Amino acid sequence: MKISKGDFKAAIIRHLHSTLGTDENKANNHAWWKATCAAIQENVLEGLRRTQKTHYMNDTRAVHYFSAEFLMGRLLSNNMQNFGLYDVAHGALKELGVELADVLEEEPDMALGNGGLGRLAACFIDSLATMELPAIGYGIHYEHGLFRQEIKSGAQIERPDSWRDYGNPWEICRPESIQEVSLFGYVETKYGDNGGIKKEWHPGSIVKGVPWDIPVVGYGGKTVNVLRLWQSEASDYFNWDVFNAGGYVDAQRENIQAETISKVLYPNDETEAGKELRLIQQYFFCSCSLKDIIRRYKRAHGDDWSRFKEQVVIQLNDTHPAIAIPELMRILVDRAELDWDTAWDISTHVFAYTNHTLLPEALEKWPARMLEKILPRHLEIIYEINHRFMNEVDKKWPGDNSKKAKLSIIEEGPEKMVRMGHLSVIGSFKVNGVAELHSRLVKENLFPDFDALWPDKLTNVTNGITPRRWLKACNPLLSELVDKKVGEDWPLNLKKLEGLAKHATNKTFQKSFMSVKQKNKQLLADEIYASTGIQVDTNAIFDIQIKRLHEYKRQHLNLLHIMALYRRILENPDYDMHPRVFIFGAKAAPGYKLAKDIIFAINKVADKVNNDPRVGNKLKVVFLPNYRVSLAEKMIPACDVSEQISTAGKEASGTGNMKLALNGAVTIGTLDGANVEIAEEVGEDNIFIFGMTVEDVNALKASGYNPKDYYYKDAEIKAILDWLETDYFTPGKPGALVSIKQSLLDLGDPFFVLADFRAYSDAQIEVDKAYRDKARWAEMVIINTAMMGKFTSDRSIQDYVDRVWRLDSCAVEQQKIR
Ligand code: GL9
Repeated sequence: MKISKGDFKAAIIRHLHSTLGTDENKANNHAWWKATCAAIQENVLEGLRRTQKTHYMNDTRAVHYFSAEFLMGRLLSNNMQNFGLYDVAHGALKELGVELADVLEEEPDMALGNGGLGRLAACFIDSLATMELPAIGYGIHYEHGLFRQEIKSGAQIERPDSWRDYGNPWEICRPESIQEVSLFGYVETKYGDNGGIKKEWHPGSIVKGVPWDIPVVGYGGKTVNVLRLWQSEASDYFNWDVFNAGGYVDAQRENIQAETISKVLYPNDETEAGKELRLIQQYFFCSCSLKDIIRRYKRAHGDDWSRFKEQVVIQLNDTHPAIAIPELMRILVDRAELDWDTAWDISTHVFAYTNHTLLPEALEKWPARMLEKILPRHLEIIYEINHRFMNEVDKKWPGDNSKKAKLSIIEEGPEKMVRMGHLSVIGSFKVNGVAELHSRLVKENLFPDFDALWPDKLTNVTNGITPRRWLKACNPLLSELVDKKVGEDWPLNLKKLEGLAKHATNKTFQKSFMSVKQKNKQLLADEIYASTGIQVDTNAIFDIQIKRLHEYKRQHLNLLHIMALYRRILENPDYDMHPRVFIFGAKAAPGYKLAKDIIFAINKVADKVNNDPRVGNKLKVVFLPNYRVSLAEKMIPACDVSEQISTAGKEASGTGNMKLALNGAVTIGTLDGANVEIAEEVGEDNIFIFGMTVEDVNALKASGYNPKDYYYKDAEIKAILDWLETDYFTPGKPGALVSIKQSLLDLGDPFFVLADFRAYSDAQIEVDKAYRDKARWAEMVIINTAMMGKFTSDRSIQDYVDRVWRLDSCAVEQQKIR
């Protein structure tokens, strides 16, 4: 039973009056937004209550997704879609004289993540709820999410993100479920009468974790799971234990301002920060979450631990939550007083670990001394885990000390380090990479000896994206067209899109499809004009690269090619190319100098190109500031060409590649990450693959990469790099862009930009040709949308269920939607 427009209108007005204390005449868009959220939240909370009751009554096994990041974006549109209330709300607001689109723009993004890894977590909890799987997301309730990016004179400026300044209508505080977390202090060894040893941790500091629940509504509105985020607060009771230890207090007590723990998200993407506060953040949310899981388990099973591993599975989203492994061991051994072997058996049947990157700078390592200071008992437990593991290694490779050194959790050296990746592999029953190629490289290059030791542990689960947000909600025009061709249930069964393929050469369908693309391009053109003042021609090719700024993702390869086109046009005013708009969206980690220099260079080249009358409309360059989920939702439907040009072997999967192709963009990309699988799905005629493979890259590395070979051999490359040294793009400031040339030429460039330049440029010429053949292009675009079925996050989650979690769905009775 669905609510009528009239009833929904009444609900909005009721909330305007009695939740917000305003009325229809005074309300601005922000108030309308909050009232609409409140009206939807009535259904959300009813669904949440039913779901929790059902899961409790059925004593279901559940997955607990531990992640330092959840990049949720906006929730109103999604929640309305999932309850089937979008059109009702749209109509109700219309009758109240309010435009839904304007109301939706009032919602700040929940940007509690950096990029792909955090957005993947958000897509996964959407699928988990949609597939009616019992699941909880656990993370941190950051007060400030990822910084807001402003561009001033071409350079990135970081501003704080304050997503909760005017309240968040979705989250529910649960003070009844507060947890306490210990930090610092020392470990006391106690000797029992029977000769046994007991360890007691006397913490130096205790903080409170306050849970905030964000309901996660599945498509169809049946299961409503929760994302539980922990906020740190000062604990209100004085730490008598440490105080009574007398003089020890001054020596051992570390003062941590409790509130700072959840204050801000570390803005580093793929770099390990190595900062004390970061380790404390990780431990804080893991400890709170484990205690929360155990509290819930005990409510049903009391002190009987024998069923714990049947009820609980914990997925570690990268190594960020790896400290949960020794924390569970501590709770089981020190608190529950289980013997080590029983505790280890439980632990290693509960944890599974996902690796998201091979970049060495991203593999987390903590100085043993830092762990000893912050979590002294955990370091002891890690040593014990390692000691027993070393014995196992010795059994497999007797007397082989180099194997031991290679596999040890502890890395010896001037500063002893704890390798969190090794801890995660040893403490988990399954380890997965995030795309076929990546998982192969995890086995062959990152953890080959672990694979030899435990041949069934390492596996693959290719990433996916939720088609609810990334097609249905963000691209209503295409969704409507797809509905008509393949029926309306594709959001739940994305393979249905294959039904589009047989219409790929149909002229009428091509026309409809391309007219949707054209309309979406117009919407983005309006957005570009509003935010940058740049006018773009929607007949031009919209060529988009959106992702974090990183050398391995090679935005500078894209930039060099843009400069090459510019130069070709200047040298030959009749240079034959279809007009193209190159559009970028990217944030750089605040401390990543070269990444910021690349943003600056893109903007400087853009200034010059966009204002050069000799170029006209042939070439435009746009850098859209503050790339985020809600901006992605506007850019993706309007894309013609999707740039996925990382150095082969470096991008573990990518997920933007899937979103863009799903929305009818053609990929130009390397054989890296999930591009490989996208190419398999769409076929080689419907994607532009170029450049070195992983094997080529390794061979070039082995033979010695000399960028100067390319510089001196290829006159265009030389001209472009030299151009960067002049003041052409930065009048009066020669050398302002020179760091890019230096990195590519003098500093060895580990990402082989020049080596791939010519292949990239040639592939772009093929793209240009293909686009000009309207029928061919339309066919390619349709095939891309049609063949993206594999990349629904529902398939990823089903793979996790089959290969890792062994989880059953649990039907929650449908509620009356009001
Ligand atoms: C990443 C990989 O780099 C991506 O290729 C992958 O698609 C995602 C999701 O698996 O994970 N790993 C990683 O550290 N980031 C990724 O995007 N970066 C962050 O977002 C922190």
